[in-house]
Amino acid sequence: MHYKIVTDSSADLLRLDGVEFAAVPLTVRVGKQEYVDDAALDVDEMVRTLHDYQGRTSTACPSAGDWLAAFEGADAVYAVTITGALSGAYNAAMIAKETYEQAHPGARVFVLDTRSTGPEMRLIVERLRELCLQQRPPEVIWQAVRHYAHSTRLLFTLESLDNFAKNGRVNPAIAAAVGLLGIRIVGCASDKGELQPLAKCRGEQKALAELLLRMDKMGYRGGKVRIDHCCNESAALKLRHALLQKGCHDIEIHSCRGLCSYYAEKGGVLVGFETSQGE
Ligand code: X90
Repeated sequence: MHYKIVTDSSADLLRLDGVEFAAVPLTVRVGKQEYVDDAALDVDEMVRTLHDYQGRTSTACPSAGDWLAAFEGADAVYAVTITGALSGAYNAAMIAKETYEQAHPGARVFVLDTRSTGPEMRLIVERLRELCLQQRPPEVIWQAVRHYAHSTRLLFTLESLDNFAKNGRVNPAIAAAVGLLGIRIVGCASDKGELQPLAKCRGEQKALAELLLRMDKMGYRGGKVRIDHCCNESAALKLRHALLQKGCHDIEIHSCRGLCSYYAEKGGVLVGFETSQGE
């Protein structure tokens, strides 16, 4: 069985060892310029340009054709997408699934809407990788990964919700207070896969403390943690330090790639973690 794991660029993952893997890029538009969120993207340059740019900016999901091209060659494809509640990426992947399965009788494409993004998607991809390496039957892998995805969560703290509000992905009233006087928002990906605000905190220190508290409340009991940050490694390291003290040892830190940098904005930190649910 020839397995392939395909995700979109919001997973902040450029490579995955030991299995066939592809990441399909989303794009970020800044005026007439288009940034393709692939390995060649200079994320720092994009963040600087965005910061200085006054005009309209937006993002776009991969097309069905982009997903289809990434599926090529596999008998069993696992497509892992950013939340379908905020992006068309999931729908595009579903269209590609239909086309691929028709064109390749016997081939299967499983599309998982993670209702999340970034580091939580990476946990799910890592689990899939383990299951593929064990060469389990495709259906068994699918059941197991869906089960696992119910046990993972995403929390984040952001300094600004401007790009969310400007693109109609969050209520402008919620966005208005964030960023003023050092107010940060702490939120989670809701069960539906929308941005759910949980608390407003003054200053990063308080926001990180709130985030740790919420992790605990959501059932974090020492499992894997994946952290992504947009130009804020120091906050990611502070979180890691606090988690190590609690006895958590499987922590990895990544920088946000293009899509997550666009929405998380400078200073944003995303945390994907395993909970005790579903055990
Ligand atoms: O299709 C598109 O154009 C992409 C739209 C993506 C919108 C969400 C991006 C989230 C990026 C920001 C912090 C975490 C928020 C999680 C909410 C579920 C990361």
